[in-house]
Order: sequence, then structure tokens, then C-alpha cells
Amino acid sequence: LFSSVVQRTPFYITTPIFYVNAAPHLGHLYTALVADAIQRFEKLTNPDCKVIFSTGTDEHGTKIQQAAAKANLSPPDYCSAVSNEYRQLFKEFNVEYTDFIRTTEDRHKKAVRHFWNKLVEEDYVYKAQYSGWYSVNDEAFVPETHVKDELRDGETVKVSIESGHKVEWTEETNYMFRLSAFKTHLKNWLKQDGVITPSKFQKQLQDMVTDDAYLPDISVSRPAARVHWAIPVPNDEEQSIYVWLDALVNYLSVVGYPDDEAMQQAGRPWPADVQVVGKDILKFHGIYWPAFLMAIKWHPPRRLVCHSHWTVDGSKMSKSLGNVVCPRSSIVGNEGLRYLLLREATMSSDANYSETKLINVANSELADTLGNLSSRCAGAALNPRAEFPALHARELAAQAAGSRAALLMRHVEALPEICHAHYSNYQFYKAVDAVIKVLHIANLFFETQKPWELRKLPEKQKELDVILHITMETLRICAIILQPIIPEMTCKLLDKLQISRDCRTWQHSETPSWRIKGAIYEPKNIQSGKFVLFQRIYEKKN
Ligand code: ME8
Repeated sequence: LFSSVVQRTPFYITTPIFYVNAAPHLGHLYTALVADAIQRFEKLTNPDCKVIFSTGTDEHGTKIQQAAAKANLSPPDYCSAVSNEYRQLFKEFNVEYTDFIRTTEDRHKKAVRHFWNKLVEEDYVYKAQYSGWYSVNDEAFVPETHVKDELRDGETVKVSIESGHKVEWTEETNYMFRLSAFKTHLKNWLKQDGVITPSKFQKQLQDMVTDDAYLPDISVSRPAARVHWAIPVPNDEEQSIYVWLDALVNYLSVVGYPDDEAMQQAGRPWPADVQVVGKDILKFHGIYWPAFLMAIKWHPPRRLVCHSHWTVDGSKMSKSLGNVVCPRSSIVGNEGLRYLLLREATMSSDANYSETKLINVANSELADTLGNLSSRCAGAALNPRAEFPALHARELAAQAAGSRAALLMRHVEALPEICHAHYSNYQFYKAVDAVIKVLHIANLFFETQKPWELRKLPEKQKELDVILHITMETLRICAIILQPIIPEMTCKLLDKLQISRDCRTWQHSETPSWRIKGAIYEPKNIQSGKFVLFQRIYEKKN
């Protein structure tokens, strides 16, 4: 097993590919933002590393076929329209992907056919009569034990306990994949520390492959008569390839599979470093996908990062409840929403979205804590020369000793290491929390120094410069650290502080000016004029 171990150079990160059966919502955007923040952190800490960041759309299967019919469009036209919505959304939210794949593209179909043939060659696929409960919405068979009766519109129907979606009894001839053959391999793979993160999800998968767990073979094709909007099984026109097998292979299509030269050109990035998935598709990525890869003698991914879901005002987002949140034209703007999504959610439990929370967080943290401090340091009232003042090391030391300044400086010095650990564990909320805590200390420091009084006394100019310098250094470091979360806003702030692009890497956050021995900075002109980083939001009164 694993004979094709390849040398890794680029950092390869993926998002799931999104179903085009409906327009993108807040949850979809969140998945993409998690991946984007991870890859931005990678680039920040490792600026020379090439990153391949793939995303895209999942366009085959019955549910897409039905959605196209409902929209009165041909499947290809329908898919292109929704796929473009995703591209547009990601552009608006600065999701910096390097490749966008669609499962209807030729390069992908070629990869899937090749992958299928490999599975057949390795003797992991066989034909069988299959019967069971099928959920079109989940595009999956659901075991008898995971089905229950429910009253819907006055009628008793069978639904999947896990997803709540309706299931139908289906009997058909399918190709089956010998998943059962991989139990031990999966068990071993799942033993590795951190292969699935957070560990709660690793545990869930481990429970599925314990010795006494039943891991049935799975159906990997559908009769073409029933599902014709799909990739046909090679050499068998009567069968279509199961959409999940089709979809999972996208992660290989992106890096040129099966063309050796193309893979070489991509820098042989497999196994992927990080695959981001939502909790609802964990089994597909943590059981089926590694087993498929093992079957063709490829490595499973190095790590799956699994996130929980966003609920809205306490309920699951659903069309029937009419509470699906469209991320576009949010009241707090795209960066405000990006901030909330990455700042509030923890990976291991669901987060709840409400507009009130969104406005409160954006106002208190972006407008007040970060925004106001920036405007005050940079604004004409306290900084009429419009300068990031020079560091006068001796004065600074004298003024700082034993004071609030010293407290702030200690916190600023410790911040990068703390945040590095949180980002590395994908705990964005903790990293942001730590930054906000330091900014609170900075605000307090600024306030208690009464710079507006110093400003009136020419002999106090140096003292004022020290205060401005320490505060602006704090802002510089916080902005560098927050780049993966709010890239646009931090860029605006770093531009204002006149920090050049090549001085914005993680390394540049690690040493504040006052720690550089003998450093005397030249004062920097930061251009005068009102500086508003984030406009406070006033809620509409009905
Ligand atoms: O599952 N909160 O696509 P998808 C957070 N095509 N994340 C959410 C969410 C919510 N409320 N709702 C959905 C598919 N997501 C397949 C993937 S990959 C080979 C094939 C997340 O469009 C969900 O968890 O239904 C998943 O990670 C992503 O959106 C795509 O979901």
C-alpha cells in the first residue's frame, strides 16, 4: 500500500466543492473562509511556500437535474449560472483560491474515468443487486437502522435520522466498492494524531471503524436510466458513476491527475495538506475518500479540518423555514461579515448567527476597539504632523518603566506566539480574542495618558510621540496578525501606517521596534486626513 509516495513542495488546501442546486448561503461562504484563513496564515508564516488552494462546484446528480428542470434551464446552463454565483461570491469576500474546478469540465471527467478504471483494475469494484433506502437530497443510501417514520404533510414518510431528508426504497443493479476491505487500514490511518481536527471528529470516525463496527461495501454507481446527468461508467453505458465518487476525485483533477507531466508541473502536491469539510460530509471525506485513495495506492490526505455549522436564530438554516441567510450585501459589509464568521465560530460546536450579534460585534470590535484607536492615533487632532513618530529608545524606556506602557508592551511582545499557536490549531476565535484583548489594553493605555492634554504643551511633544509610537506599533502588529481574518481592512491600516508589503509577514509581527537594540526609526509620514477604518453601523429602526 501507498507505493506512490511523492515529494511535497506546495501547500495544498481544498474546500469541498459546492452543490449547485441552490444559491450559496452563509454556511457555504463560511467553509470557504475557513480554508482561506488557513492558507493566508500559511503564506504569512511561510512566504516562500507555493500554495494551491482549490474550490469549485459539484454539478452532477439527480438533485441538480431536478433543480435545473425547476429553473427551466438545461443542466449545463443552470450549472454555469450557479457556479458563477460561487465564483462571484468568493471574489467579493477575498477568498483567494488558485483553482476553481467544475465537475462538468473535461479535465475532471477524464480524471474520474481514470480513477474508476484503476479501482476496477485493483479489483475493488464488483457488480451486485442492491436494495435499500436512498436519499436524493443526500445522494446516499441510508442504512435501515438510520431511517425513521415521520409525519409530513399529513402522510407518514421515511426519513434519514441523520439529515432529516426523505428516503425512498430503491432496488437496482449497482457497482459496489469493497469498502469492507479497508477497515484495518482506515483504523490505522485514523490513529494518527491530528489527522482529523478537532479531535471530537476524529473520535467519531474512529468509532465507525472499531473492530466490531460493520463497514458495508458501498454502491458507487447508479442506473443511467435513473441518473443520467452524471459521468457514465467506462464501458457500461447503463450505469452512471456515483456523484460522491465523482465529486471526491476533484481534489486530484485539480493537481493534474492522471497526467504525470501535469502533476509534476503542479509540484506533486498530493497528499493534500489540509482538506476543509463541514461536519455533514465528514464520513465521505474521513472514510470513503481515504479508502478510495488507498485502493488506488495513493496516500490519504494529511489532515481533515472539520467545522461545525451555523444556525440562524437558533434553528438550522433551511429553505422551508425561510431563514437561509444570503451573505451578499450584509449590513456590516463583506469584511464585517467575514470577521464575524471567523471570529465567532468554534470548529467543534455550532455557532448561531443573528443580525443583532453581527452588528454588536462589528461595532464594538471593528469600529470602536480597532477603528477608533487607529483614527485617534492617525487623526489630525492628536497627530497634526501626520507621523508615525520615530522611536526615541531612551525616552521610551524611561517613560515605560513600571507604567501602563510597560504592561501594554509586554502583552504586545507575547501576542504573536499566542496567536501563532491558535492559528495553528485552527482556533481563529482564540487568536482574534487575544488580539482584541491587547487592543483593549492599548485603548486603556491611550486613554489614561491623556494625549489630548500633552498635545497642548510643546515641551511634552516627545512624551506624546512615545505614546503615539507605542500605540501605532501595537496597531501594526495586531494588523499583521489579523490579516488572515480581515485582509482588506488590515491592508488599509498597514497602508496608513506606511508599512510596505514586504514588511507584513508574520516574522514582522514578532519584534516590536522597542525590542530592536539601538533602533532609531525615522519618523514616517502617514498622510494627513480623516482616517476611518470601519464605519459604525446604526441599526435600522422599524
Ligand atoms: O456537501 N454552516 O456540498 P454542499 C456551515 N457537494 N457550513 C455549512 C452549512 C452551515 N449551515 N451548510 C452547509 C456538498 N455548509 C458536496 C461536497 S466535496 C467532494 C462534495 C457547508 O454545497 C457544508 O458543511 O452541500 C460543506 O462543507 C459545504 O458547505 C458544501 O456543502
